[in-house]
Amino acid sequence: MRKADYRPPAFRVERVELAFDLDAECTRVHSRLWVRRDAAAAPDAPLRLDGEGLSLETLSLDDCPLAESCYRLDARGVTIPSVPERFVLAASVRIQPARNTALLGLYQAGELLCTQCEPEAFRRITFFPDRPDVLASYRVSLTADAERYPVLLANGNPVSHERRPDGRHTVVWEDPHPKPSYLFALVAGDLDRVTDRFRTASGREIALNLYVHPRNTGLCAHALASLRRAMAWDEQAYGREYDLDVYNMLAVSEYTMGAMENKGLTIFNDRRVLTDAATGTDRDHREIEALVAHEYFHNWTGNRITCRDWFQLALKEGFTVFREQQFVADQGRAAVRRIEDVRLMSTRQFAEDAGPLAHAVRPDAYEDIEIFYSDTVYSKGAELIRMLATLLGPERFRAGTDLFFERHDGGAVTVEDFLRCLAEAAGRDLSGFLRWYDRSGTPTLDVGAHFEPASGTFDVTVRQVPPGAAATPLPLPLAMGLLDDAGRSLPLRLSGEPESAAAATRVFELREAQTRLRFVDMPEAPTPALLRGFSAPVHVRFDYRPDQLVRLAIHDPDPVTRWDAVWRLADTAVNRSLTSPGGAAVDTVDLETVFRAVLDRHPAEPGLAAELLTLPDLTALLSGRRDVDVAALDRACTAVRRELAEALRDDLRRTHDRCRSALGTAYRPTPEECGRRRLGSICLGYLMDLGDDDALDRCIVQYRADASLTETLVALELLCHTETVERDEALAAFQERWRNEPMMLDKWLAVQARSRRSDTVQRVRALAADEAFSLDQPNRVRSLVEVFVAENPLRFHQSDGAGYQFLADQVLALDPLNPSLAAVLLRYLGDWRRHEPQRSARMRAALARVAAADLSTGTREVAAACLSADARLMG
Ligand code: B3K
Ligand code: ZN
Repeated sequence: MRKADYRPPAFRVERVELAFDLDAECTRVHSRLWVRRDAAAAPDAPLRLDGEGLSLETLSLDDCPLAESCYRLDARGVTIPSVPERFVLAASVRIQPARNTALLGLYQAGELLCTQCEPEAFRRITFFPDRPDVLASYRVSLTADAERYPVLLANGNPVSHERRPDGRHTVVWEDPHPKPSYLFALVAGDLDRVTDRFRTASGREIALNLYVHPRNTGLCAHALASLRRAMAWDEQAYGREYDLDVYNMLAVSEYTMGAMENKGLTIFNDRRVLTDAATGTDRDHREIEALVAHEYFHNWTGNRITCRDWFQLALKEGFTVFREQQFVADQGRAAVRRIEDVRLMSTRQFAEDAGPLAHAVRPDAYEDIEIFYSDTVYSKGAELIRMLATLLGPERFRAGTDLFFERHDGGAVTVEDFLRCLAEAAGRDLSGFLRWYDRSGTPTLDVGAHFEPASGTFDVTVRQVPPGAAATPLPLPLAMGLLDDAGRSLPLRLSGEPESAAAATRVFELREAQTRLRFVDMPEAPTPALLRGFSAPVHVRFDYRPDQLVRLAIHDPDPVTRWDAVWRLADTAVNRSLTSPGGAAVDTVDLETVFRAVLDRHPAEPGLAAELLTLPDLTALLSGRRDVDVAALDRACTAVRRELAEALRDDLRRTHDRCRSALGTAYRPTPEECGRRRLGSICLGYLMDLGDDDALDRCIVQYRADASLTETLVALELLCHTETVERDEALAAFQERWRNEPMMLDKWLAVQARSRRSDTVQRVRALAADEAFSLDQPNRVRSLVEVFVAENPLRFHQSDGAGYQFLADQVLALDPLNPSLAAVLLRYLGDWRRHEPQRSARMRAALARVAAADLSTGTREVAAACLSADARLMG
């Protein structure tokens, strides 16, 4: 599929009626489609409908059954060569939800039946032009056994409920808002409902329901409270109200991803929506709040206004992630969330953009769109919206989004449509910005600076080095500040500007390949804070002196700049340790200065302090390097951590104690309390690196105190790295306590998958072979296999290649069952070019072994891209 080949659909479907006879083994789907030839289409264009894995029973046109000679059926759909201008097409098909292991289309999930259609799985339910630019209103009737499936849900508002004499019942749902087929959903099962209400700004009462397995009703409060906050926030921040009488949500255990924003019926992976004080960590609480909000925000960015084609995916995902980020920031988590996002960008996304799977935010072509649900589309997509918001300023950005919602409501649109609205509302030309969407790779800003004492001028030259062969620069906002030697902000005024222009942070719009900024009134050579807030998704190259980085890390008003300065110092320290002969003493003096200052100031902002004390991990350090020996890199990293822990032992102990004692007894996931727990954990982690008895005792005490799941799990995870009986006891006790709670067993699997112990690969293999583990449970796979390959680089990349073999085995076993998840996992073998020759060869061999098998389209596409000869490594 190529972006350039887009053609509008030849036929529109105005209305859809679906009647389901639901049964796990064999479901019948009767469809009636009100079809009309598009005015612009050729009068003899045949009707083509997508359909996969459907057993067609009958097909009729305007109530006349079609003879087999009147249509052509193939593995991917049906073609009817001759059809009138307008007609009603009716089809009856059979599908088998119980055999659907891919979890796409209608599938059996435990005792439930539910659906996942985005992007192209509605075609596994019935024949349809399964593309996002065909929008229809839906009426859906669900009939099922009343005892086995007492709850029957679909999109929109409920219309009727009728009992049948045969023990079955029928529920009808009507969704008045035209929607693309990927937003279709249904749910059937024996579910409990936890309810809440929301009154919209215009005074409508909305029923909010979270449907769960009856044992989970106690785990819904946090999600519902998050939803109410998100609904109120969207009204205030974007003027967007909810548009149906009910907002239904489902929590299901068998689900490949996090959640899906089906119109009026969001479906969540249960572990991404259910929680309480006993079973949820701080991170769970934070992520659930964000995900519930994200799915809700899709109601306008994605559902009311959708994408014309899947190349525009970032239009809905990037904008929605950005809205989610803004919402979370407004819940009192601005600094921490921004640092988390920047960390993701500068490790995972930059690595993706420099590796074999690099693609533009709006890719040119794909075989299977599934593999573009990527960090680039989601996170870089969000950064592009953020840049637009920065360039326009809040008022004009809001005017632009208002215009977008007004003009395109009910439409299926492109990135160009969106940019046009912003440009019009702001009265400026944004056409150059489109290049950000269509180009892959990360630009670098090469910055030089020169201070002229006599005139008090400070010249900053910014040269943009585009990635790859691209020549034209990309327009971007550069948010800058300058600090004096004492770390105070200096007012920024450019030569020739009036004094009123001066400000502590200025945003300069860079449009050219090179920009020179001449700052005046500088009493001394300042320290530049470049790219405050990560105002653009770029690398910044500037030859900082260590004392400048220390100053920025301690004093800059922008949290991201502080964090970035710490990472630059850490990178230097690790490099020094890596190259020091025979492991000579590691120099961490600068980092110590920063850490001391951060620890001293921590009571004010424990969450930010925790982020600043989090050094880049192996994955982050890997992403900017080549010819890496992971074991050596780990040794260097560990040496730096130990040196720091040694020097700061007392401060770390004190902070660990204080953080724990400052916490209340009742669990509260407030930004402040989460920050304390996180800071305490970070300190304990450093202390455990020292491996002394005091640290081990602290860890054991923390584990046994069982004060909050966050602290307990941190202690368990740290114990998991050790070869102690306490580790074995703690793991056994945790497993025993939570043996009937799959969500908790997932955490138990994950802490073991992260272990630094040398027997981890064997342990993970053994867990994967255990009967409690099953490849048809995506949550188990993610907790064990994905956590191991994504979060344990030390053991995944162990030199004998056992980690790679394990992953290849899992991908091969998984691909026939759940291809989307197999493709996700295979990516972790993609970056083989980054490693030293021996590992590189082993990784490549594992990849080649997978590639040689008979694979699904998505997994094959990933394998081919990773092995392809022209894959460049640019970072
Ligand atoms: N839109 C869905 C993701 C669908 C993924 C399909 N493989 C969830 C989200 O981004 O909110
Ligand atoms: Zn989304």
